[in-house]
Amino acid sequence: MDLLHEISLQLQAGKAKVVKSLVQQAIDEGIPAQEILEQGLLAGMNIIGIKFKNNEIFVPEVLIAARAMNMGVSLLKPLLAQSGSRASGRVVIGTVKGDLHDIGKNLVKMMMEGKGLEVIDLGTDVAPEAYVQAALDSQCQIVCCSALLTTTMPVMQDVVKAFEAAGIRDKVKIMIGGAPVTDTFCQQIGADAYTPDATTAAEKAVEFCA
Ligand code: B1M
Repeated sequence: MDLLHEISLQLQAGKAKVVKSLVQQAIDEGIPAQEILEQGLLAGMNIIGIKFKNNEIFVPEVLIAARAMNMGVSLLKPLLAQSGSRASGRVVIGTVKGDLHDIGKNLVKMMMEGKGLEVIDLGTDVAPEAYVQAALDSQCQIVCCSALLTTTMPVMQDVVKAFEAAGIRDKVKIMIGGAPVTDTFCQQIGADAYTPDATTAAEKAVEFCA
């Protein structure tokens, strides 16, 4: 069986140690890190999402799969984002208030760090005022918001408004992302950039900091 498919299957089964050793095997065989991430780990996570939606699996199984995903990603971390342009700059990142999903946010953080940016991670469930305070404290150039729930997407607009209210909207670029987020939504709420994945988010951040 194809190694990347096996990684996807073992991730779905929540076998974190097996996933880790298969990812190592794939690296040793010279498969590019981006391919291992997309066709192995993320492919498995997508199927978990479909099964979760269809009530075939529940929160505990999703959490176990997420742990397996993180184990695999930890091996890819030094290999991802080594190519392409680099920049220096400071980014504040977080998942918006009411939302606890952090796998995608962590990937964005990892890719940005790989490009030389300093990333201040506020974690999950971050209130709009907390982004503003962190931006003031860190003097960052970019603020990144992640949201995975349709119910938490509107908080991104609150973040934009909070920066306006604090009088520092023109001092930072606000980038947004997450599975339900779109470019149209980005324009509607007055954020500066929507990117569909971690790689393009990191590239856009480098562009903003250049
Ligand atoms: Co949740 N969940 N979940 N979940 N979960 C989704 C999002 C869902 C689509 C599943 C489904 O029904 N198919 C659904 C949302 C439906 C909707 O809103 N329309 C859902 C739901 C309903 C829920 C709960 C409400 C379930 C419940 O309790 N009844 C609950 C909510 C909890 C809360 O947040 N308050 C919940 C809980 C959980 C777990 C805790 C079990 C777990 C999270 C674990 C964790 O993150 N530590 C979980 C998971 C894992 C998922 C799915 C299965 C996978 C998400 C994921 O990590 N994907 C997800 C289904 C799915 O998305 N297919 C689902 C992999 C990750 C790499 O992708 O995050 O999209 P993603 O990130 C990408 C891009 O979007 C982009 O880059 C990343 C990499 O390329 N990106 C950015 C992300 N953030 C960015 C920020 C940027 C730029 C790009 O800034 C510039």
